[in-house]
Amino acid sequence: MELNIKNILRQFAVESSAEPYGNGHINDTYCVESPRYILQRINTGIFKNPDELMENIENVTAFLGKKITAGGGDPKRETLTVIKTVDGKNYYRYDDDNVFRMYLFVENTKSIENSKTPEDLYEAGVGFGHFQKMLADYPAETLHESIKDFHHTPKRVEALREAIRQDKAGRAASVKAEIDFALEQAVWADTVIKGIEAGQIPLRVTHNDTKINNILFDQESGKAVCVIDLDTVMPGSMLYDFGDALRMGGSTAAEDETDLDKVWFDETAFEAFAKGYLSEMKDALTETEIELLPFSVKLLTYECGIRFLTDYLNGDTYFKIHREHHNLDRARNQFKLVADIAEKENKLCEIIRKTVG
Ligand code: ADP
Ligand code: GN1
Ligand code: MG
Repeated sequence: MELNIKNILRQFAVESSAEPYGNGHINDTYCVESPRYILQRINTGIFKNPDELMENIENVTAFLGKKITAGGGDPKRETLTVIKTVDGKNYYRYDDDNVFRMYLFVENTKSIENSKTPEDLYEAGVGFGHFQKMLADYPAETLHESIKDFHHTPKRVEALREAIRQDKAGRAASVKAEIDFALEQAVWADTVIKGIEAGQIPLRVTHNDTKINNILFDQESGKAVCVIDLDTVMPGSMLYDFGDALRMGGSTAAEDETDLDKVWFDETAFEAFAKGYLSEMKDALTETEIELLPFSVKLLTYECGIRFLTDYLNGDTYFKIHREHHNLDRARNQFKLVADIAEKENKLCEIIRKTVG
């Protein structure tokens, strides 16, 4: 069979065409026309075991679907639905680099990329909090680790040091200021991992990639409808999900804005998201988790910044880029945010104290 979209769609019993869609950094996403579906080419450079990956997603969405139905909701709208191939499989493999899956398209929703209101942030908090709450009794031991040590920040620092040592793209000398900043901050990078290892921070089933465009909002009401991009659902700390959502949700600018005078951390967004999230999760959280909520935003923003810088030094092999130096722009942007979050950390702690009551 020739590799073209029409032939791939036929493997899912769909006669149609598809166009590139969305703004993800990892997979290639297409929108299939009438009736609409999402077709994705899974990034097998990153997700090396599609069987395990899709088993996680099928099991998690089936589990969520049952809870949503029991609560009177619509599982086809409130979680992802995997479309099987004509052979009854949950993905189609053409060859090692071309592995495709299909989902129902969640209609009448919008993705929020950059401009976001406090109401959007509140809803995102409710959505991600509710998602986590529904997964509280998911059998974590049955989940495969789709990316090993995904949020192990000290190992991310180690990967940065290795990238500096190897300097594959010959760029290290030109980004000395960014490298210095990244390594100076590394002193607090192990806070959450140490807490987990010491048993002070519980492992929960978490999403691990809670950026604001990984949740779909109802087009009319603006309410959070469906948490998507489930590739990284694995055992982790809720601090990863809280911090990562605000990394992007709490910024006054896009993740790749190059005018750093526009990049600030917005306390109003933080308060709105925290209120939404805590309305679902407050009773489930430990004191340590609550205390570390503001810190988690700095940590996850830092972690993402050093991942962008590492990828820049490695020659842009992980994140999709759309212009030269894109990963460096992203890293600088995240570091600006880290500095601003650090300035505001006390205020953020005050907001949490007030919200928790
Ligand atoms: P990536 O892993 O590359 O980020 P995502 O799974 O997040 O890919 O998909 C990219 C974009 O496609 C999302 O941000 C969203 O806008 C859109 N999308 C993904 N799945 C669906 C779906 N089932 N229904 C509607 N839109 C979707
Ligand atoms: C990637 O898949 P996407 O675009 O939603 C990345 C996240 C980063 C994010 C930065 C599997 O998210 O970890 O925080 O880019 N996902 C993976 O924008 O690495
Ligand atoms: Mg995504």
